[in-house]
Amino acid sequence: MLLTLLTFAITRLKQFQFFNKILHVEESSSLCSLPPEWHVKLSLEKKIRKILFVGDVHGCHDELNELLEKAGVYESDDIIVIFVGDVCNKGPKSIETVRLIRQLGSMAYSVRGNHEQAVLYRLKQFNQMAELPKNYSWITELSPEERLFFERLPFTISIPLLNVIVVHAGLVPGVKLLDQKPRSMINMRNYVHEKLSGSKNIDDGLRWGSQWPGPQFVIFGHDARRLLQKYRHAIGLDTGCLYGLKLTGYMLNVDDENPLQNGKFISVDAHSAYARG
Ligand SMILES: [Mn+2]
Repeated sequence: MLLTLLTFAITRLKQFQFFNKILHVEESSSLCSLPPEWHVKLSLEKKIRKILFVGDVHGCHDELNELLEKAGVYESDDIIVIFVGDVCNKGPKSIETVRLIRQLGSMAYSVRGNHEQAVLYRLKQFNQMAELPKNYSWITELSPEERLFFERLPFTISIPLLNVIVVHAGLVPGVKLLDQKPRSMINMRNYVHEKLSGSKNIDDGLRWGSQWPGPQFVIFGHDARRLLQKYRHAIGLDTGCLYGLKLTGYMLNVDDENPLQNGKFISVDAHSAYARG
């Protein structure tokens, strides 16, 4: 009797896992080139004392260069820079921005934004000899290594030491990191409680960051209309550089007693309004 029950339970568990797998594949099937590692964990090298998180750059290369200068990134080897994604597209200098980030080598990391996901989709089209829209012509100049950079961008980067998670758009409150859907991680702006899901529509539900319960602290971008967002357990860094406003970073000191709460915002003004909001 006990054995029968046990066998039954194991069979059901296996079925459940099987269906769960199918659901996951279905959910992501329309997104091409999923990363080899969805969630990257970063352990900090001993010499690293500061972390600069950078909001959506969208090809604003000159402003990024200024921000990195202002934050002292070029003259120190104890700072790492983590981008919240959407480093390219819509703005003036996408390829230059990608190259600047890659020049920082192992000092720079980025998560995948909806625009990096779109680049991967266009690269696939380009490989199939399809004609690209004009605003994607820059991707034809990417080297194989630069393409690999896009392919490897994870959906999240966590730093366990600081209990912080970086994601482009957001995380659905109440859902474990491993169960978060790619589409929400790169697109959501709001949390719709009735549906227990994320939405990119800002009239649908509430700002997800305001609903995020912690304990992990989340740093995100993707929401230029709301500019800087500060919550108890989340910070939104997209301050609309693309639209002529500011490029913003958040610098924290690893040795600080309360690094996430005591970080400093550093920003530079956009040189121009490159797109209309
Ligand atoms: Mn975005």
